[in-house]
Amino acid sequence: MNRSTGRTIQLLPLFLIVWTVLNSQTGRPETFQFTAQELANQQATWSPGEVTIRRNRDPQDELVFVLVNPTKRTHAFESPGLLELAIDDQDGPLARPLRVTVAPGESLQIRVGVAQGEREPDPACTTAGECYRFYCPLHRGDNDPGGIIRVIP
Ligand SMILES: [Cu+2]
Repeated sequence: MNRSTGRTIQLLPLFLIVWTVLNSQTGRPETFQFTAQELANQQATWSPGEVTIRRNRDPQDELVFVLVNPTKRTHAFESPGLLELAIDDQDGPLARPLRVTVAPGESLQIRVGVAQGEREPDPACTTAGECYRFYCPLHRGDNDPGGIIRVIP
């Protein structure tokens, strides 16, 4: 092994670390996981109940939600104001209100966007940015305000 090869091998771990850090900050979708949870009285919720999404990176960066349903019932994830970004075979890219059904034992990955336009301010949203509620519309309790997603610019 000559001298410069030895030096390259010594520096390899450093290159790997730099590459990993750069790669995690650009181009990779930002992913958030929500897991369905059964509650008392046949109600259900998605956990965690509160998530903060910082959009200070490139706004073109993808936002991905992973919805996991480990329970024995079908649940749905609904979040007014957020959009599911999908590709339709016939119509191409489309954005529809975020309401996704997840079968028992199923795990879905969806691309998420934020709807444009005026929104009613949420009284629980005291921080800068926008708040979006989420819940299971099939098993939501009458007094359940739902979880909250804070999107901070
Ligand atoms: Cu449910």
